[in-house]
Amino acid sequence: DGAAIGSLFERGTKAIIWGQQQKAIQGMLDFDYVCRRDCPSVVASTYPFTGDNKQKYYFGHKEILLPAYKSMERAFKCHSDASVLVTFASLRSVYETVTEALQHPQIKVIAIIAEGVPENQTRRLIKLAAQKGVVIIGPATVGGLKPGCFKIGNTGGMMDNILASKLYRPGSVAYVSRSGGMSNELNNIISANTDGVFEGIAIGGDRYPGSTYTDHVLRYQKDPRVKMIVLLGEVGGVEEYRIVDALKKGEVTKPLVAWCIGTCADHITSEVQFGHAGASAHGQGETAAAKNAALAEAGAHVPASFDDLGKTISAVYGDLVERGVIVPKPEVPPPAVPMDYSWARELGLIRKPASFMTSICDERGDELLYAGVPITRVLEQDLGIGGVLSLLWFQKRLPAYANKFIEICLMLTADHGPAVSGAHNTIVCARAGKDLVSSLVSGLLTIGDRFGGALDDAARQFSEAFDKGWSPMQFVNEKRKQGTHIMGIGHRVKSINNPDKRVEILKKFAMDRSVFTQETPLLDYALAVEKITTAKKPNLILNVDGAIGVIFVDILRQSGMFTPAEAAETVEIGALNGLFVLGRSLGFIGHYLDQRRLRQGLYRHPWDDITYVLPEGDSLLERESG
Ligand code: Q5B
Repeated sequence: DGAAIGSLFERGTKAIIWGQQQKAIQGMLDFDYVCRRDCPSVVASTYPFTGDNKQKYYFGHKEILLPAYKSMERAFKCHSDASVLVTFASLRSVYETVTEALQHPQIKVIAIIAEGVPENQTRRLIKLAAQKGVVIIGPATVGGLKPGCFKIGNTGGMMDNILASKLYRPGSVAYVSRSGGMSNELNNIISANTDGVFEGIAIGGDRYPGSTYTDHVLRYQKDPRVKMIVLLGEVGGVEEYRIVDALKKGEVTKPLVAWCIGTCADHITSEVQFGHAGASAHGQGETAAAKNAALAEAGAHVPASFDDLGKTISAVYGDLVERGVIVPKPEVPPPAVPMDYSWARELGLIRKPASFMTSICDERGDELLYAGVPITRVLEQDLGIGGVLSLLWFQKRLPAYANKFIEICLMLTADHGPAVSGAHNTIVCARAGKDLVSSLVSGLLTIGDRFGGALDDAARQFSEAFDKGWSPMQFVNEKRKQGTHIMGIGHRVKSINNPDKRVEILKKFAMDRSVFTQETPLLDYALAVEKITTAKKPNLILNVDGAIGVIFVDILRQSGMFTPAEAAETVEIGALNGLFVLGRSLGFIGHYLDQRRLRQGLYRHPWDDITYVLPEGDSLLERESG
């Protein structure tokens, strides 16, 4: 397509990106695809802080791998066809990276995105780049784009913007502006009033841009594909006067529409500094109004205000079409670029049934939420472990006495010595050299009906009997008939003669109406059952599992915080055993650490503590031989 002298980007232009800017790279590749480029414009990236690797991107529907190099030198060496470097280096490292890049003659254009680069460094880079014949775009810019050919980084915004401004195919209007944000506005205005953008460069807002309005306007003047030029200047600096000179000298003969923004500064009495470092008038000549007047006088088409910019562009374009200088081409729709899933979701264009549902915790926002309550509030309101457990297990803010009850349960079940089944297993496992998690889990796996895991079934059995209206005696008899143990009744070592202090504490707490401000009918029922069972055998007491189980059912049913269905469901899904599991984990971990601290070796059970009851070998042999 006849690259013009001074053209920075063509359809085959290839770039290397400095920095880990995967979103920007994907944006460039999507632009390439929608422009129907044959090959991606980005060939590699380089970043000194990671090792060489390959990164996955999309080129249209296809997945491609782009190499990322630790060394810039290696990146250039492996991709000698790359002529553009887009550097996302920070203001601290950009000088170094650009100086290094300038040592490589293959690089013709360097786009510097960083803001706040020290002016003395920028000026040195400009000098060095001029010696090497390299065009610098920036600093402090998004860069620029050339429809159909190339896009620097994030220029042009998202794909819907690019499509709306028809940036996927070249038009006849080239522009230069300072601001990246305003260049988006220009893309929009130009596409609405002409056959579209041919090229657009945002030179950046610093006082010393790497390349100037004039550099680009003169390039556009030389390129036969550019039929008209738009200049969007701004208050501050004298760069626009060089365009005035070029117009006066006849170096720019193509129609030039120009506007300097910041005319409002004249209506403000104090000195105004706009967003860009260079956007402040030092003297009358640097005001936007003065520059607009000079441009108009030199022959530029200057609208009455920024609002009229589109109208002026449209009028100049219309004239060029009328004179046959521009022959609008038929529109060819661009290929569809698959939209990123996350973006499509954000726009509400797609929905996907989630394969996962959760209702207890949300970590996506600024602050972690437990059942909708921000963790700062959990702490401010001193909800404690009981409150956190209520939120995460039951999605409820339970009354303080219920939270306290939960905490008491956890404290009382935390440990019951090394002899109980679970602690024993944890100890044996720790002594076999296993890690904390394995040892903890080996202890937890012993929790069941007979040891620590009777809470849910105790809750179920007692409530069922109570709901059926069975007397305590009927219940005990019924269980005996069935030949099953009553869950929550009985203990290996505790009895009415050797009461379980833990159960005493639980009962006392639940019966203290000044704290535990609700009724406990199921606990009362269980205590009546205990009277009957202990009359038979002193160890058939209401044990710790049983006490927690029935008191918790009382909370579920009497606190007013649960519907009857929720109360039943909580027991049904096995929430109550969780209290013992959680509490006893404290102890199991303690036992594991204790064994490690005590440097206990492998455990082997002593022979004298095992009764070997093997069948007589001879008798088996005799039976076999018949
Ligand atoms: N009998 C707990 O049994 C244990 C009966 C019963 C009717 C009963 C047993 C039981 C129900 C489950 C339960 C939680 C296995 C216990 C805990 C945490 C712990 C542990 C710790 C900690 C104890 C002897 C005679 C037999 C039985 C009768 C026993 N229980 N009758 N209902 N519930 N309970 N588990 O001592 O006539 O001689 O045939 O299964 O609530 O695990 O500290 O150790 O914090 O770590 O082995 O507190 O009670 O008695 O089974 O040999 O029975 O009493 O029918 O009668 P034992 P067994 P008979 S708390």
